[in-house]
Amino acid sequence: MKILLAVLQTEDAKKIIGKLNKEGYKVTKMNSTGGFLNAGNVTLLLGVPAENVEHVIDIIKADSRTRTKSVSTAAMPYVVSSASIGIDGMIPFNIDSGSLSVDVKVGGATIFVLENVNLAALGISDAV
Ligand code: 2BA
Repeated sequence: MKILLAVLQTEDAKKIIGKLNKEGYKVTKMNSTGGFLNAGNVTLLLGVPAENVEHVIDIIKADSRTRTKSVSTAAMPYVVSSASIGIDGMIPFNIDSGSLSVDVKVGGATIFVLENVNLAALGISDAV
């Protein structure tokens, strides 16, 4: 048994969860927030037999798009001065109708695979 934690974009989550369920995988969906953009995303928790990990990753990969998001620096809680982003050269910014925004590429998905996990299922149905 392995645990997969998959951080998805909200726009992709419904379709991916549907496909995973259709293939018989049990999924826990958690609403999460990216630490950088401070925008909502979706984290899936899956307990998966080791031999199925690649299959699950393939399903997620198939519907995880890369998107460019334009984000106001005001949404980034750690930015002390908006202008410092450009000065540091970390990411480019543009001034759009008076407000400061940055273009950031997000996705497809970020997947963590945790090894050697024990699953205790307390209930009447089989765990996997
Ligand atoms: P966020 O942390 O909101 O990051 C959104 C996107 O911003 C990232 O897309 C990346 O392109 C960019 N980004 C993040 N941190 C950056 C930084 N310090 N400097 C410059 N650009 C940065 P993705 O890499 O596709 O990540 C999407 C979401 O997946 C992240 O949202 C976060 O919630 C999660 N994630 C990605 N890598 C992670 C990691 N190593 N550990 C935990 N969560 C991660």
